[in-house]
Amino acid sequence: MEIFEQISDSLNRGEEEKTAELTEQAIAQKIAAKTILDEGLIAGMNIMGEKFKNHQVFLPEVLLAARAMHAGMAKLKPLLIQEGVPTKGKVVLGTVQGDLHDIGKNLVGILLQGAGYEVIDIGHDVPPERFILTAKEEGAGVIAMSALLTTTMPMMKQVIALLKQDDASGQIKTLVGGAPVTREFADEIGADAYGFDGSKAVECVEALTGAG
Ligand code: B1M
Repeated sequence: MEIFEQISDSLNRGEEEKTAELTEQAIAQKIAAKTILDEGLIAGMNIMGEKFKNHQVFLPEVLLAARAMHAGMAKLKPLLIQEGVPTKGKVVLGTVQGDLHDIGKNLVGILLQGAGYEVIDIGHDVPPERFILTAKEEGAGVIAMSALLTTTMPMMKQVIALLKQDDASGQIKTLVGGAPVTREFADEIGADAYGFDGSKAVECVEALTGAG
């Protein structure tokens, strides 16, 4: 069995240590970190998502898989973040209120750091006011929001509406993303940018901060 399949299987069994170990083995084989992430960890999590949707597994299994995913990502993080002092600007990043999904958000954070941004990660289940307060306190140029549930997507609209009241000059830009979020939705709520995945999120932030 090839290494990606082993990583995916181990993640699906919720084996935290084994997933980390297999990720290290793949790194030792000189496979690119992005390939290990896409073809091992994310591929495995997608399989878990399908099983969850079809009621073949339940929340405890998904939680264990998420833990294994974190363990694998921790091994890849130093490789995804290139060396160097962040200089390109600050980004406030969080998952919107009511939403506990943070794996995609964390990945976006790692890639933004790798691209030279200072990321202020305010976690998950973040109330709208907190995005804005933190961005103002930190002097951040971008608020980046993640949502994984159709029921929490409207929180993004609230953040943008609040920001429009609070930051009339439009200095702070907004980026939205997450599996159920579409470009149409982003346009509809007045977001400045939409990132389909982590790499696109980085491209968007670069364009928004004039660093692209
Ligand atoms: Co949840 N969950 N979950 N879950 N979960 C989904 C999202 C779901 C699609 C599963 C399904 O039914 N197939 C479904 C949502 C349905 C919907 O609304 N459309 C769902 C549900 C229903 C729920 C609960 C309601 C279940 C329940 O309680 N009955 C519950 C809600 C809890 C809450 O948030 N209030 C719940 C709970 C959980 C766990 C806690 C068990 C766990 C999360 C653990 C954690 O994150 N720490 C979990 C997980 C793991 C999933 C699945 C299986 C995997 C999500 C994931 O991490 N993917 C997911 C099914 C799926 O997506 N296949 C599912 C890997 C990650 C790398 O991808 O997050 O999409 P993703 O990020 C991508 C892009 O979306 C993008 O870049 C990333 C890299 O490509 N991206 C951005 C993400 N954020 C971005 C921000 C950007 C730009 C791009 O700019 C700022």
